[in-house]
Amino acid sequence: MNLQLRIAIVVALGSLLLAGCSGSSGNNDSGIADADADGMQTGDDGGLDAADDQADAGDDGGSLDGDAGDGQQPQPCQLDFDCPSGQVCKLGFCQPFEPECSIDDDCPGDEVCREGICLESNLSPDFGTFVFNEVLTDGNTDGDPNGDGSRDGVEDEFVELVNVSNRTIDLSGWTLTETDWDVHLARHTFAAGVQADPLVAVVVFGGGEPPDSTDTVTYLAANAQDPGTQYGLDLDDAGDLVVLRDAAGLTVAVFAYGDEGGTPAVSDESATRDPDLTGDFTAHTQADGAQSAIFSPGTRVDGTAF
Ligand SMILES: [Ca+2]
Ligand SMILES: [Ca+2]
Ligand SMILES: [Ca+2]
Ligand SMILES: [Ca+2]
Repeated sequence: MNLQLRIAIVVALGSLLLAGCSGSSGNNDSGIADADADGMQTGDDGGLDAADDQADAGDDGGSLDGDAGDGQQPQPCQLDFDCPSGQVCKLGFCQPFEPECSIDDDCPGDEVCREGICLESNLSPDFGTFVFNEVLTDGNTDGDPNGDGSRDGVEDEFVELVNVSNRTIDLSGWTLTETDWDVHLARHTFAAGVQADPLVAVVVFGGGEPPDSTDTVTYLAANAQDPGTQYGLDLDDAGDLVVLRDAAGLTVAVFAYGDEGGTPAVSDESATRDPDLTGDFTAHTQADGAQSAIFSPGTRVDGTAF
């Protein structure tokens, strides 16, 4: 939004405040719970109105001078990682995080309020912080994906997750589940203390001995301490539903493929996003920059760090 339009909206909101709500502005003691800061919640539809949210983005709790004079254009973004700490990527622009609810009744329909956000009841407050970026469901591929010196159709399967938020995420007690016989089964439970900084990849192999972790990637394996891991990750070649869940069992990220829907199943190589992080899934060798590589656990398709 250009500055003139933004100023116009802020002035319009100010006029509303003065004309329609005199005496009520002092009721808004938080400056954030009422997204418009007009004391009325008029026109605030919970976050779906772009113009409303754009006007909210610079709202500092009622200081019109501060909004109009900051001279800041909204910063375009695709992921929260593109935004400064404390801001989120919403409708394509970085905006300060503002709680949209404090109790479930603030949310539409059956949605519930979790940490200031209205979400479907099965979604985690950390929903969207990680993306499935690459998945190898066909462990019987060429090469040795986990690099432990042996080829194993179960152990060499992997999922590559990347923290695309702008904060460090604690994965203690989180799980990776897959589906068999319509049952969600945990195939990996993240150990206490596992964390991921922004833009750090977390790769979980089906088993075996994972490579040493680095500053940009944490390598793990579904191992004997995990529930159900005698079957590895058990990513069915024909299709599966793979879900990253938080410690409360709520959904953080989903990858569905093949006969479970979503993206087509891929054999003999991994499926990866093209471009990394934001694109749709494709066979790894078809991704721009792959240079015939059939997988890239822990790196972008071209082998460079995230
Ligand atoms: Ca498989
Ligand atoms: Ca191996
Ligand atoms: Ca399965
Ligand atoms: Ca990769």
